[in-house]
Amino acid sequence: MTSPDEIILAGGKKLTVVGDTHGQFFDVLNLFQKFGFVSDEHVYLFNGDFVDRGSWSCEVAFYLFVLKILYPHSIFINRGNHETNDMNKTYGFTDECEHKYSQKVFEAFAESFGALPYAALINGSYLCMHGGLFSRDDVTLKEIKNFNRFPTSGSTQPPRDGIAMELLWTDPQPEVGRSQSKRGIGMQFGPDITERFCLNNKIRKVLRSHEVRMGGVEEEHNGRLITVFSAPNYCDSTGNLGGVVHFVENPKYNKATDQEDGYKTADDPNCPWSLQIETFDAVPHPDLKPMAYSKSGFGY
Ligand SMILES: [Mn+2]
Repeated sequence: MTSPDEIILAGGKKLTVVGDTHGQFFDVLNLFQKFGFVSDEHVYLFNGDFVDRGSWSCEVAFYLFVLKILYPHSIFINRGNHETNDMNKTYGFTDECEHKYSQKVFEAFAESFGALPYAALINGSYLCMHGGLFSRDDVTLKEIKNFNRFPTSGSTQPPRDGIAMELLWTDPQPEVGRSQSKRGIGMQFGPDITERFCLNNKIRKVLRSHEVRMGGVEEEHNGRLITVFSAPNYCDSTGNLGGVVHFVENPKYNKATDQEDGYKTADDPNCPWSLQIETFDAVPHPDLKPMAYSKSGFGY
């Protein structure tokens, strides 16, 4: 198997893209309550970083995996930079697993994270990954698709460079060109990089997560890039809204005038899909701080 998952929506199905949830289980339950449960008609894509920081990361991970077993064609889960051993050790998930269950349970999660795709392609036109685009201009959808996420070495940990690392780690910037990342890994890419990537690959937009946005969702890079973040009041302290992006069928779509394989603008009125942004507030949760089980001393 290779990356990415390809999601094709047909027959009036709805798709909801959810960004970082970071162990905020009560907010995850709330978002399903608010936006609708996973079903044959309602598909969800969780765009990585569902563990670490929040103190209910086990519950979020178990819940998403149970849904994947129950509705394998209606929920998709991308890997984020936090579905990795290094991050889990520092930001709480390893210690939470050991406190609630055992080291063996953490190891099983770590192995399962190695099977998550690095990206998903929606209807051939929207590429979703946790981090962002690349340090090279010539990366193609084909190259992403052909990347084997199951290395022959047997390691479940992502490579430290190349397109897989960049899919997990990079961030957009408002300035054109590229610059060094404040994170010490990956890099930042400007609107010109995003525009070129979309045109070269004949896609409409890039959807990514990985960074808090106070409004939950932010359209950037002249509409070519959308950041989706779904952990409201992140770490009980940021005061941000959570956001999601729904894909629904455009009732006014006219197939006869759509240039399916040609130039694709970010917001073509003739696009077969309408994107709808919705936001949600944080809900109350039991009295437990973020990273409550962490032994790393890095907590809040
Ligand atoms: Mn992230």
